[in-house]
Amino acid sequence: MKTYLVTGGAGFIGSNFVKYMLEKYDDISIINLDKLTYAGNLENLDSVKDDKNYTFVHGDICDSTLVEKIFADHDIDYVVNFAAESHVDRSIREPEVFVKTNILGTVTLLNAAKNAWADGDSFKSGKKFLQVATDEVYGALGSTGFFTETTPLNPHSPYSASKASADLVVKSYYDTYKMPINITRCSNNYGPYQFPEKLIPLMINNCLNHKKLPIYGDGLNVRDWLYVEDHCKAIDIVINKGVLGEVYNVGGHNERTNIQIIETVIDYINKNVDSSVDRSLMEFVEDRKGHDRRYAIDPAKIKAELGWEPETCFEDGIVLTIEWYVKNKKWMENVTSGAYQNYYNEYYKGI
Ligand code: NAD
Ligand code: TDX
Repeated sequence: MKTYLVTGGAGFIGSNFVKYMLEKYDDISIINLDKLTYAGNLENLDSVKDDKNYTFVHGDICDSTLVEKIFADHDIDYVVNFAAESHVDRSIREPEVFVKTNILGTVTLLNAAKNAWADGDSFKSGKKFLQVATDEVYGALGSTGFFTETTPLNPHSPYSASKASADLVVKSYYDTYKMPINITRCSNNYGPYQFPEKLIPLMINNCLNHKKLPIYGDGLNVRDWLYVEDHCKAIDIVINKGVLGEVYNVGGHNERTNIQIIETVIDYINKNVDSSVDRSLMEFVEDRKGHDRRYAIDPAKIKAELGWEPETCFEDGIVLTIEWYVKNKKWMENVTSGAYQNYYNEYYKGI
């Protein structure tokens, strides 16, 4: 029985990961430590809340007393650190919390794991700290080329700078202490349960509510999109097969301009959901400050060394995603009205 400490498991990717893992394995237990910021939503975990192999802990990864207690109470085998402030636009307005959670929170987790896993000058075997990182740490590309694991880090936003700093600290624990770590750097994710501040759920929600669709700048910035379940599968493989100390890029060679994404969403909704929605909703607005032009991941290493490949192509993934939001209007209403933030009190009474 392996025990996972998943942080940020009530967010978009973390909640998909917790459910994917509990579905796939009977012989694991997961402790989900989440602060339930605006981005954390326990409704995402409704289907597993009574699973005997799942425990929720409400708290902050920066709280060293709490984190140490979790390690004292449980024999944690793997840490999967999703917890982060994750939205670039918010980081431009309020950088401080990004530095605190994304850097100091990661250091707090590393220290607790290092102490709990120490075995003389070495570490107990079978332990691993997996840092969930992002392609944004590499900065931006022009119209050609790809990010490889050896591309120098050159982040531009406070968000990506805080994530790059965290990556370097995680790497330093390997270089200095030989702590067992891996880092995964994934491209843009999309899929169910993504908070509607990010491009794809925002556009779906605005279309369904006949609101304007804000396109930053000229709309020709390129992102490399991956269906969230494929990211979860990659993390599972890196935990089980990743070579200690290594970084793995995760992506599926699926580049789209923002305009292409928005038009795809509009056209699907127009044809299948609401014929009154059309491209006239598109509206060009002021550009994001320091807006990275293009991200594109080279996933050759994880494919060649660990055998991971994406399984859901964009054409299928975007339909699954739009259909999920159409079927789960209540989820979106709770999120956009703030009602989801009462969920913890209602469903976790007395725990
Ligand atoms: P998210 O914003 O949806 O979720 C973040 C979660 O972390 C929330 O549940 C939130 O409550 C929790 N959290 C925030 N601060 C915390 C703290 N101090 N202590 C404990 N919990 C805290 O983010 P996401 O999109 O699911 O991203 C998850 C991770 O994956 C992040 O580390 C992000 O940098 C990385 N990532 C995201 C993408 C993407 O496209 N979304 C791509 C690559 C990497
Ligand atoms: O309203 C919008 N209009 C718009 O044109 C929004 C919200 C975004 N955009 C553009 C900006 C980007 O070029 O769409 C693109 C995608 O924007 P986001 O969804 O904010 O994602 P991005 O900035 O690329 O960062 C995401 O991918 C990497 C995640 O938020 C990060 O957590 C992850 O690390």
